[in-house]
Amino acid sequence: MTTVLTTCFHRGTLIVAGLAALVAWHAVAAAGDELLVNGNFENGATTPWTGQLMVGDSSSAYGPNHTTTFISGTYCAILQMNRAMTQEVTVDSPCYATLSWKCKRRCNDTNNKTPMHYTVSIDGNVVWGEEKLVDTDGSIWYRKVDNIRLNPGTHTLVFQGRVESGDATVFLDDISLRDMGSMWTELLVNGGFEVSTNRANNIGKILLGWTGGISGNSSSPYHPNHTTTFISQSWCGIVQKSTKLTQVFTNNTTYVATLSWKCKHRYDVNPTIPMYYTVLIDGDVIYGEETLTGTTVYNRSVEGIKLRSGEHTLVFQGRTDNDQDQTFFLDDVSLRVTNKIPGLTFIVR
Ligand SMILES: [Ca+2]
Ligand SMILES: [Ca+2]
Repeated sequence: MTTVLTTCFHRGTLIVAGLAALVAWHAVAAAGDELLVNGNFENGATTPWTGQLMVGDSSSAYGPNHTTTFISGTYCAILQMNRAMTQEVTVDSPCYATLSWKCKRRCNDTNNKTPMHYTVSIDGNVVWGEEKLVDTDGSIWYRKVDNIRLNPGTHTLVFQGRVESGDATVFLDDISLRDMGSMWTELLVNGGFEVSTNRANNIGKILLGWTGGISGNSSSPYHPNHTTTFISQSWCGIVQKSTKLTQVFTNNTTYVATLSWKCKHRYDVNPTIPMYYTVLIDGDVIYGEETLTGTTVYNRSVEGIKLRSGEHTLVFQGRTDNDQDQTFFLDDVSLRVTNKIPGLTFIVR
């Protein structure tokens, strides 16, 4: 089932989202991977495309190279009148994809006054078109659609031809659908504090990503695992009193991101003294001051954080009443890209 939530923000962008599938994602395809097979038609056959397409070379009766050099390699696709060509692709993790192709109207015969229309869709949702080709000079058109968001699963790409009347044909070549990267791109480094040096008493200096604070393992005198299992892997971040942990990161486009972390009060020393912390990005509070007490491990997240392109500063700021001695532990800090904006079409399937 496909539901269009919002439309028409920006031509050329489609977002296909599968909310249920987001729960269990894992990265497989690498950025830049080509998702289509035989997009240049150089196997001389239509496979694995399906539909009523044909494949021809420059000496075919259709003459794709008749007026202008068009074909890359030897073959291109030939799509006549109201016919369609289809290919299914499968992605294993959510990604953004870029679709590109080149096309040219057939204008070497007596039908060269007949316009040719075509539309490109994914899962029934139009990503390009309907484009009307009327050229009589053999113009070659290079087309590209960015930011197609594909969720895990199988997606159906369709090039659909249409004529108003009579006979017309479009040639297509070099069709490419590339995985441009996971929508779950992690913007932070060392969010688990595992990159540390082991100094005396199992207290670490954080080597990567963060400034301020220290890190500790379960054998450290801070005892982050003393009352409740807390640490993921070996190390966690430690914030004492009014110190802070800071990470500067840079993103090269505007994102919507989700920040998540877990934290815990140091209960084994001064258990009645609360520990407070606040989370800020670029000085703006994105998570208001929270009080940590007891042995609870808090799993926290903030969704919908809009990050413009550029450098940003994430801060976990500690505080205690009257600068009393208290500490909190921090681990598994993650800032993940969940969306690019603006998007043309959000589609949930
Ligand atoms: Ca080709
Ligand atoms: Ca850790």
